[in-house]
Amino acid sequence: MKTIAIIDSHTGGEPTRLVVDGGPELGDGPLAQRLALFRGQFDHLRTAVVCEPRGSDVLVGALLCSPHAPDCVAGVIFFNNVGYLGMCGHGMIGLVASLAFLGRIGPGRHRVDTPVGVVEAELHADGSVTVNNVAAFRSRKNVLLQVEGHGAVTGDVAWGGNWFFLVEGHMLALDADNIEALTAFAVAVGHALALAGVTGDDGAPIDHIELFAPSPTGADSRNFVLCPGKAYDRSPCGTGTSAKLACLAADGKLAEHALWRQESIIGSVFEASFRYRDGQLMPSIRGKAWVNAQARLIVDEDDPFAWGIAA
Ligand code: PYC
Repeated sequence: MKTIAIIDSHTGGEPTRLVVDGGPELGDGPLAQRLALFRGQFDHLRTAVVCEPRGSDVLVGALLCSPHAPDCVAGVIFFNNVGYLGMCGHGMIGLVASLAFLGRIGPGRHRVDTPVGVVEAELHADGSVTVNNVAAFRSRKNVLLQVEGHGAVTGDVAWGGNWFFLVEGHMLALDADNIEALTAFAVAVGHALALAGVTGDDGAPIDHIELFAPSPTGADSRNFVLCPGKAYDRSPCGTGTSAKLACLAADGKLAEHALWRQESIIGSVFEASFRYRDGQLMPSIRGKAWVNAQARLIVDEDDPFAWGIAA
């Protein structure tokens, strides 16, 4: 019987399941290469870890790997109920908190290898973590879509480690009791993007939809982020907040090093800022994760759903 050792955590309400042992054997090549191998040959391990009946659509998985890039403390590949993520901000905060829980790292700066590049994370004395993300940028401004059931919707396309479509001018209330309507709208926007052939720069689908409204609690903004598997992000979304910083900077609405407090739909907050390095906008996202389980998953070959119910 196979077992998989995991550490569960949540970052601002959004869960991360870190696989620390029993994951796929992917070798020691570049992380992007290992992700391709994971997807091509071991996808059943993804579904076993994050899909029902052990997991759910809200769970983000993280495979702890040896790093390929120099001077990194670890490598990580993020995944969810429908596939794989280039980067994941809340997941990186969860990874750092879990490595600290295991006694593998202490406070200070740590480099982590990912399929989209090296990310530096700082574990602070209070347990919070600052993620110095990969470069973010806005690729298209004011893209006009015809969204079924909603009419004309305008938004920006931006990269923050994943591709996002960011929408400000919608008529929906960004309240936790309006999640069904927000999800339906964001799904419709995703369909409209696909129909119109609007993609990321590399032709990749824009698989995260991010809606904004003023914060009722004094943060700079509140967001609702629909993830690729149609679950909404309970956290303010690290890569989504990075994409937001890129749009704010491009519009001249946020200066280098200025603080941006991004609130999630359930009220958790990330503190964000950016600096320029070699002309690129480098986002920093600070949040806190709590470890809430340490367990071994059991994969019993006699169980008809041993490898999960693929979404
Ligand atoms: O925090 O970057 C993030 C993220 C991506 C998907 C879910 N959370």
